Amino acid sequence: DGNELPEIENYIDENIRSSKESELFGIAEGKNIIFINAESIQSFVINNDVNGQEITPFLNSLTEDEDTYYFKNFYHQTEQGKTSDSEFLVENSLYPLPRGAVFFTQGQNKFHAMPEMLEEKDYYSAVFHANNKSFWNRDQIYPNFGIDHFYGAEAYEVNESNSIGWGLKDKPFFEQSIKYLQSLEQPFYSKFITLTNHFPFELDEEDKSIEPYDSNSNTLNNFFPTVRYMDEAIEQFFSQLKDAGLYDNSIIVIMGDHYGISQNHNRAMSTYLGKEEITPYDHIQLQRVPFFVHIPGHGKGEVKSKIAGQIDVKPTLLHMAGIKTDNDIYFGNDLFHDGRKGYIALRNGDFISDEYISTNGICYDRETGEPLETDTGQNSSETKAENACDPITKKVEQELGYSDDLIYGDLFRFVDFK
Ligand code: GP9
Ligand code: MN
Repeated sequence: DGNELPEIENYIDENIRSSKESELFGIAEGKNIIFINAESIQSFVINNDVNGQEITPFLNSLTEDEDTYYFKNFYHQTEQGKTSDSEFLVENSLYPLPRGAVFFTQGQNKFHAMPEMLEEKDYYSAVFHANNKSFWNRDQIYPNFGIDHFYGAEAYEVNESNSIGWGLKDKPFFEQSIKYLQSLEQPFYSKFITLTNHFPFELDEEDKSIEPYDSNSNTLNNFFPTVRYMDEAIEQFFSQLKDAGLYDNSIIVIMGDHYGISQNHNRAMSTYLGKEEITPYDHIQLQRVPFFVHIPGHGKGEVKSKIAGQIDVKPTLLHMAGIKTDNDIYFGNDLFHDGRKGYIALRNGDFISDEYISTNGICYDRETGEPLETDTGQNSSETKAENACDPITKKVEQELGYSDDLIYGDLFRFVDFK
């Protein structure tokens, strides 16, 4: 019956919502929003190289581009639902579930997602993904997000020569998508979900512009050439958008969906990064994924180092589109606004704050990576050990709990989002 709602709304009013408008409020109003969900890319490849070769020359160039904001401390917050969790975070600014995938178990819920909210400014919304529509239950949940059309596998010409691994390669995927994009009513919100840079990172010889790394992990080794392939596909997509006359009236957002290299490959990863070992602190830092906001003609782009996460995407993009979130229920912050809550919660209760990184109950200094002393108090047998992270840990638990309550209770049924 929604009894918990007042308490949750109160928490959001006090801790999340800001009444002030951000610097970029309305900058994208009337413009198309083109969102690229970049499969499995992690931030450690940005401005980095392998075998003496740049891994992502195009994305690297965007980090220095005057029309682009690059967030270098942006974290994925996904769990078992992987890509679908990242979609859930982006569209709703709610947390995915601690286990399982909300896309499957709560697909019939009522939501108040970004595509639906964009209708206030007459946005048409479409998702492009060259995979089976029912995979991850997307065909069931998308309408509940207010997504108007889903271009799935059947919208594409897929054959042996243009596919690998999970399906259509990213280059033909973008190429074949352009005609559909051109046919959409504007302004539109469109999301492109890439596929080639998916575990186990298979790639045809002809698509390999850089050589694999050489370590005991074939997964890590092969990751680099497929990341490069995706980088090239995105670069081509920018040109195709220009050729199609869509570029100038659009903003383009690029986001990594989740990690590609799991901790099973820590040994190879430590060799690659030139570290003795991957500490729990390093592991959290490896959960950073790239986030770019490209605004053609803007001229004020910069590298942003403030901490950020997938939970922040919805309020950021809605505000850019000139839509207020005064009545929304969400847990992120507008990344172009200074007032914000100051921490990014990971689904397992770990978090990153301006000062600390907390993982497995250990509190690290975010800058140095050094674990902070735990104050065991006078009587450690009775008092639970306390550390500097504890006050934020409590907030994180509260916030994750509220998000779970909303989802498990399907509480949006009881909200009038007027
Ligand atoms: C599946 C694609 C990849 O359609 O989005 O999903 P993932 O395995 O990364 O969740
Ligand atoms: Mn994925």
